[in-house]
Amino acid sequence: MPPSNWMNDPNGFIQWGSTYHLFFQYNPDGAVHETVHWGHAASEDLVHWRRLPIALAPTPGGPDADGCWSGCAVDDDGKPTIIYTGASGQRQRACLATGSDDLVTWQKYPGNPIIPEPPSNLELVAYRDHCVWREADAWYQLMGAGIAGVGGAVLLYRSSDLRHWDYVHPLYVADQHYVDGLWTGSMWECPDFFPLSDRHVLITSIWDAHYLNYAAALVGVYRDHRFEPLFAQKLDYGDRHFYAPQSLSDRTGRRVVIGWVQEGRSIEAQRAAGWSGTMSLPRELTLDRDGSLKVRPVAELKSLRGAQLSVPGLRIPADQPLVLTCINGDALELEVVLQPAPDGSCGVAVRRTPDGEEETRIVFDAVRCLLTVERTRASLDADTMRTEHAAPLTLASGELLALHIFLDHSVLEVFANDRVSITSRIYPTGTDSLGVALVAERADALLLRLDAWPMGSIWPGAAS
Ligand code: DQQ
Repeated sequence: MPPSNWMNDPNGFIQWGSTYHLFFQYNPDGAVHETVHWGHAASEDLVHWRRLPIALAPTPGGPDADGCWSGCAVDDDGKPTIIYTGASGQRQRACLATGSDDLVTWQKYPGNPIIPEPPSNLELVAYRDHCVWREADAWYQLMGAGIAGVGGAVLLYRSSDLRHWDYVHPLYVADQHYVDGLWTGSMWECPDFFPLSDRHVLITSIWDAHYLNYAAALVGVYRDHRFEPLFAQKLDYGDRHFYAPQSLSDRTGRRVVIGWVQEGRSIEAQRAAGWSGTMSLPRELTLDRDGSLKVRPVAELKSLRGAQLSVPGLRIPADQPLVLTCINGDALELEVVLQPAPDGSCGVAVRRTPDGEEETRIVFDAVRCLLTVERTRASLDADTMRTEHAAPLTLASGELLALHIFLDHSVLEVFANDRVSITSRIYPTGTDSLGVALVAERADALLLRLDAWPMGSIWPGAAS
């Protein structure tokens, strides 16, 4: 997160030389989404970051007068180049900027906007955000869009120089109700499109009637500049708390994705706090054998681990939380391996008061095949979001439940069996909401192993 004020989407995520650069939607003047700029941070390891000056600011009277909205960064034969959405009044149009060798200072292209109008043959709900890549013959670009009365869409463009673009056709148009069982809304924001193993993945963020819902991932085949999805899923089951993700392929060939972790408290509370929004942990995406996505936190995060605490195997009695007195805190990493009873639920409670009045449970229900983050008692503050988040999770016969949990004050990121993630926000009120407990419901469960680490700061020189 920036030191203060508003942050939303990750932008221009790129590795330049050995350095990772992450730009982001940023309002330097308040904790609200207004007149957004491109903030900038850089890292050598995806974990420890340094803050850099604002990269892009709106130009009065220009096509981005009301905001430099989301976009991407590419390497144009050694020249760092950003393509972003310039917002002015109701118009949102593609703009370009080129950077210095260190990516710190940026010059806007005098010919902006580079795509002045949407395609004339389409009636669009909205149209913005960019994903650009190189193929043998040309540059290609996707813009997010929604076709009125039809559904979310990604529009394909082609260019030889990144400055002059020809509209090709929609790469894909969705049904506004469903794609393969997943509701995909009326407009798609922030497209991200990339090869993964022998498939292509299209990630979009599902917008509908001004509500930001979740990031969807379609896994499919890209051929002849058309995309055919074979599989659709949520990229993260925390819904609005993991939105507008952007990914890169780094020098090791890994696909790493970061999303915007939106607040779950009132606008007044965000203003009073003086800040809003964080980035998620960086996650590595791979393809599972069944064609779905696997997700796990990047291995570099282990460098934040403090002294390890371990709990040996034990039985967790049904309906009696087992408080782990040796582990507590609000910046923790937990690795927990459990054997659920076939007719019960089991998991972990975090940010728990000693009397259990406040707590957030991460619970797997073996009957419903659901992993849930239960926020009903996450906070005594009724103005915070306390709905449940649930992810489908079916364990194979004999498979154990492997939870990997990262807790960072109000940010909770849960990974299960490398298959699903749930990103959530919780706002406990108690100064003693720091406890950790093991829980089993309806039937005893077994703990096979639990390792815990206090987590250090990502800002060099800062206290944890
Ligand atoms: N946020 C940006 C837009 C994008 C939206 C504006 C998604 O470019 O569509 O801050 O959160």
